[in-house]
Formats: sequence, structure tokens, C-alpha cells
Amino acid sequence: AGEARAGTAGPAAEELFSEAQLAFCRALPKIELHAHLNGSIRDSTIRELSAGLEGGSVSLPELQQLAQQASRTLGECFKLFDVIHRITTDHAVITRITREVIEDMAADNVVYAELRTTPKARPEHGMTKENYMDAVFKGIAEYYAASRRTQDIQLRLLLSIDRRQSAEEAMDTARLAVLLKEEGVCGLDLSGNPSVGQWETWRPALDHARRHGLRVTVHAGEVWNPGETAAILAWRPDRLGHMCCLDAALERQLLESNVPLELCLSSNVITRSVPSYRDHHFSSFFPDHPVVLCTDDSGVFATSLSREYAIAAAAFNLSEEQLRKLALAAAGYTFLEPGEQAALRERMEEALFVES
Ligand code: 6MZ
Repeated sequence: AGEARAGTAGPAAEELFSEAQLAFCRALPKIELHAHLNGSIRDSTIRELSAGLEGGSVSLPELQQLAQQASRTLGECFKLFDVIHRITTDHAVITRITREVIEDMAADNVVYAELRTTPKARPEHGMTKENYMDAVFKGIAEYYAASRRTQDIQLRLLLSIDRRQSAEEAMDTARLAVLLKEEGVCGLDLSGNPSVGQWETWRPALDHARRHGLRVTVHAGEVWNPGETAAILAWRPDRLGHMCCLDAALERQLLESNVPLELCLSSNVITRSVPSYRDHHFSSFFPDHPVVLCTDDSGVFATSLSREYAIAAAAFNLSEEQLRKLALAAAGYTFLEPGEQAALRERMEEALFVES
């Protein structure tokens, strides 16, 4: 049932999991560690914003056509991000989408999230990286001001460097992240079109962040690029995103490194980085290597963290006990201090106890 969302091989996600599995995964307290702000915008908000731009920079048919594709290549995905970025140029919109993304995560029983976004300098829109971040902070404040939850979602931010950026632009973002440490920024992310740019360009910025006590997560192996993947592994990020395209030597290197992996099943299948859910490399790593399930872009890939857990439960035949362990273990892969990690784990255990 449901719309076909799988890639080229294997059943669609909705054909895999049952309603009961989804309900169980919704009730699980979960941790989201890999979610891009502009990829997590609600579909309804995208439609509303693009409809409001009559005669503007966005062609609505173009946007709808891109947004409705059940399977898209990574190249098409980045075209879609360019279109989304054309409708998120204003500070009020950044504030709104930030608030909505947090609302959606909290409603999905996400108890802790590290939300990532690329601070953007766009002088033509009066936007600087600093005031872009102010708009994000305002969205966070608006969420908490309106929330009536007693046990609310806990939030941290990661600043992303886009692979299209120069060494100087990357360094500006790293410096900004260091300045915003007290405001909830706990690390840097390297993301963007994996076919663009060279690892060595952004490395000094990541080194800078690390020297100043920030943690670093890097997208790697989203496409076949063994030289770059080996160099990234040798640098030893604090977490790694994707790692879909590995040969035996790289897989061994990754296992030895013990670096936690952020795995995004729908994203990887829809963009055809892996052929099907059942073929996803999750099963090569779980439970011996640290992994955390994440959404990547819940808006673009029409998913939620509960749905990603349900897909994993069905595709890899995970028991309820294994799902609980998977969700809880993520506390140890957050960029929180050890004391904060322990408090988070305790909060999750209490929630699990209440439910069962
Ligand atoms: C690599 C991705 C991505 O930062 O504008 N992004 N980078 N691989 C992916 N796999 C599908 N999905 C999203 O959010 C959108 C940006 O996140 C990165 C891209 O740089 C994209 O432009 P922000 O909030």
C-alpha cells in the first residue's frame, strides 16, 4: 500500500512495514542526528511559499515535478535544493521553517535532535551568515515559547559547510560556529553535492572547529569516491554520514575506526545510492558497529524518524528489544558532554518504562 517510494529494486517502504510496527516506532523516544533544515520543510509549507511567489524566481510546475518524483538521482536532489533555497531567502521564512521542523520532530517523539543548516550569505536579500543564524534561533525560541510539553525536545545545532564553498567561506562558517557555541551550536557538518569540490579545501575549517572544542560530522561515500572516503576516514570525524559506497578495504578501515554512522535509509534508496532497503548497509554494521537511524531530509523524502525505524524493523527483521536498544544507543553518539548524554539516556529509559 502507499505510494511507491523505493528505488529501482525491491519493495516500496510502505509495502515492508505494518501499521503496528509504525505505531511502535512512533511511541519510541528517538534521537535525530542527521536532519538538514531546508530539506526538512513540510510539503504544505513548500507549496504555500512557492504559490506566494507569483512570477517570481520559482516556476511552480518545476517545483512540483521535482517534489513528486518517487525516485530521483542525487543530481536531481540538488536541483530541488536550489529551488527550495530560492523560496527560503527571507528571515521570517527561515524562522518559520525552523519552528515547524522542531514541531514535527517533537510530535514524532524525537526527544533530542541535532539540526543542521548551512548559514547563507546572500547580500541581494540582506542576508548574512550571522543574521541567518539569528533567524534560526528565533524559530527555536518561538517553538519553546508556544510549546506546552512537560518533557520537551532538547535541541542542538550543527553548522553545515556546503561543498560548493571555498576554503575562506568554510572558515567563516567554522569561526561562526565557534562564536555560537554558547547558543547551542555543538559542531560542524560537511555536506552538499558529493560530486562537487575537494576534501582538502574544507579540511582547515574543520580542523579549526575541532581545535576550538567543536565536534565534526562529515558526509562521505555517498557516491563512489574511494580516495576521498579514505582521506576522510584517516582524518577521523566524530561521526560519518552515509558511507554507502565502500570497498572491502574501506569497510575494514571504518569498522576499525569505530566512528558512529548516521544512516538514512529512504534518502539512500530514493537517490539510488543503495539499490533497495533490504540491501542497505545498515545490516553490515548493526549491531556490532555504532549506527544511528536518521531522516536526512524528511520533507524532500516524505518521511519521519518513526517511519525510518519502521522501515529498518521490517527490512532487517528487528525485534522490539533491538529497536529500543538502537534508539537508546544513539544517546552515546550525540555531541553532548558525557554528563548530558547520561541524563538524556535516563530520560529515554524513563519514557520507555512508562510506555511498556
Ligand atoms: C549531501 C545534502 C543532502 O543546509 O540549506 N544536503 N548534502 N547529501 C544529501 N543527501 C540527500 N541532503 C541535504 O539544507 C539543505 C542542504 O543540505 C545539504 C545540501 O547542501 C542542501 O543544499 P540547508 O538547511
